[in-house]
Amino acid sequence: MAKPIACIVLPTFNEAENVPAVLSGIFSQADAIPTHELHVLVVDDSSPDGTAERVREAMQHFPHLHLISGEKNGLGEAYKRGITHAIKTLQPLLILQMDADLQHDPAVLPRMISLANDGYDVVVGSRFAPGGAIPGLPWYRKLISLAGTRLVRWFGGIPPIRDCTSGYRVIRADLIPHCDLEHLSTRGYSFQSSLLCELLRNGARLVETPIIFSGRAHGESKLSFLDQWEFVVNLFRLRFVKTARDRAVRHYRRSAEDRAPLK
Ligand SMILES: Nc1nc2c(ncn2[C@@H]2O[C@H](COP(=O)(O)OP(=O)(O)O)[C@@H](O)[C@H]2O)c(=O)[nH]1
Ligand SMILES: [Mg+2]
Repeated sequence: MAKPIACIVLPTFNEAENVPAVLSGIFSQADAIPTHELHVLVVDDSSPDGTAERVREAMQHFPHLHLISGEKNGLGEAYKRGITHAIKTLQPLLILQMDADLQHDPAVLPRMISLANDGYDVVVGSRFAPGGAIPGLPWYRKLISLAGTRLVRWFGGIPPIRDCTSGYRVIRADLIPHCDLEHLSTRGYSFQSSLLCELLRNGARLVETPIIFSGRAHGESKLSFLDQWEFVVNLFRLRFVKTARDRAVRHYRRSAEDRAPLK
């Protein structure tokens, strides 16, 4: 019988120097993930540095590698497009989120997927869980991540998760349609915290596993001042813009408790 698919959605903007090593690193883990067929969907926003060409070259070696290209409209918009496309074309059991700059170690993938196999709906690679670390990141970036997590927890009214803004996650794909991606207003990095709150409001069972978030292999962070501003504005949205959907969500949460654990 065919194995269920685990699809990593990998957003890229100007990652030509990193992406070949990231893809080799990911696919080298395939044998350590016997329960799933591992796929990668690169969502490139017409990077001027030729990232897409590097991905097309890698496609010669990796049959489960896919690529979509679009206009640059921020990380959140790239994820919305990528996740929607992956679900439509591959019908994966698991969707994974990961950065394409080697800050997320592919060697952690088997552990994260095994936690999903244990029945968790969302597995977060956590920089702030015991055993996690962020060596080499400037102090102000650590502060932004730590403060960001506190703020998301407080404004979003969610349980004490240690890392709400991590971009390394496994998500049970059948929860995504309940998250109404199209209507998550965020375009940039704050998509990550909005999605997390949506998943939890939909009754997702979440677990964190420690990761070492090391420095970028090449290039620079794309986190802009605008992204940080959007993050602050979005906090208020998380708190106050409770849509009519919330009523439906409460209903769903009740039925979510009856869901069968992942096999
Ligand atoms: N497609 C796409 N990818 C993006 C965009 N902004 C950032 N990324 C990718 O998202 C990932 C995380 O971005 P990065 O700049 O490393 O963020 P940081 O790790 O928080 O500093 C990397 O793989 C980037 O190439 C964007 O606007 N579009
Ligand atoms: Mg990065």
